[in-house]
Amino acid sequence: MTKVQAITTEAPKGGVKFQTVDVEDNGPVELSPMYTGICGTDRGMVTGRLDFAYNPQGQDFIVLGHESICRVKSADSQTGFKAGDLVVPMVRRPGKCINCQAGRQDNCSDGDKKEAGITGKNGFMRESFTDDPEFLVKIDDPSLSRTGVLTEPLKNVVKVFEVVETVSKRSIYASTDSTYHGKKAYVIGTGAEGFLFAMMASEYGFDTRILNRHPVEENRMAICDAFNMEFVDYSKEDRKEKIDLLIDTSGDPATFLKFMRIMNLNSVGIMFGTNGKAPSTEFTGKDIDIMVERNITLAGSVDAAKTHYEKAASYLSRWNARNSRVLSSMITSEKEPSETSVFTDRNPESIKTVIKWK
Ligand code: DN4
Ligand code: BGC
Ligand code: ZN
Ligand code: ZN
Repeated sequence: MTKVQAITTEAPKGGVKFQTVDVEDNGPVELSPMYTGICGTDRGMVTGRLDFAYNPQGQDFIVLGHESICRVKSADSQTGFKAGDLVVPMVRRPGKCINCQAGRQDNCSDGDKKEAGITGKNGFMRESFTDDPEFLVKIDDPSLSRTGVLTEPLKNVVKVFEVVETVSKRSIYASTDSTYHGKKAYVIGTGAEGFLFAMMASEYGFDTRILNRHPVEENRMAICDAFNMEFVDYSKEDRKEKIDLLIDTSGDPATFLKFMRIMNLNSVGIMFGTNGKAPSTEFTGKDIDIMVERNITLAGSVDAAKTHYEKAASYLSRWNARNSRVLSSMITSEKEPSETSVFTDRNPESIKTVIKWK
């Protein structure tokens, strides 16, 4: 057991404390987090809205944090890591099912996996921790020592685009020049995940729109310009164009259906955002007709595998080399570990808030 200062909650009840706790060691690589990111999952846990969160066995708390960029403090030479390396630890840890045993705990088939900082395993919001090399993703590009904290949220996006490529194979989906040029991608929601999805859609060559039901501030508009995507305030304008790829990060069923109804023939829709508290809406016989007659494929997607973390890190390197100012403008505020009110007071202009560790 090791004593460390950590940000904890009591799952699934909620609350948040920055306190000294005794936690067990987990592997031969000793890590110091440099930055940990905060997302809706952490806020949901702190406010007691994430029913599936639970404490590690024998603890009456869980250390929060599943988004991080860490520095290796020390490691045995057999681990493949050395002091000074930059790493991103993975969120999900395998159970015994066939997907977990194949390194695809993101597609766990019996639900028996654990998630660091969420379900049954302490997370990364602490001064230091130890981990198993199997679950560490090496970040070779030293310029990602801060923006590398976006690797974890971006890995979800990389997996979704792999899902899109897989399910779109049921027909000819690409344009006649074999690219996605001219195809329309709509991303609902302007949080960190929404922006990362829209950046990736643009990278794939889609004509990309990112949407919300209100205007967004200058920083978000500047990211749209830099990534050649258009922001649409759908409360003011009603687009009639056909959507080839619809990605929802809002979790709002009425909004998802509004745009599903203008999806193109052979199009793909991805459900990613979750909001169990969203008001219900009516899914009608006409909606089933739309899905059937247009060969629409809808898929849900959660988490991602090590390969997606690695690809996410290389996209971040590429985007950073192209325009480091824009990528770093995704990180809108930096807090101290003791500033725990950040989990409950949300600034609407913030895209990604991070905690800076010493
Ligand atoms: P976020 O920063 O809370 O973003 C959610 C966005 O959706 C905000 O920009 C909201 O706008 C917007 N929104 C809400 N309702 C509507 C609506 N009716 N129309 C348009 N936009 C709307 O969260 P995030 O970007 O970090 O994550 C997005 C979602 O993905 C969350 O639900 C997460 O739980 C989920 N998630 C899933 C996975 C996974 O499946 C991983 C990470 C996150 P505003 O009202 O705030 O302006 O692996
Ligand atoms: C993480 C995923 C995780 C999910 C659980 C997300 O914030 O990015 O890795 O599976 O939360 O709901
Ligand atoms: Zn997250
Ligand atoms: Zn499993």
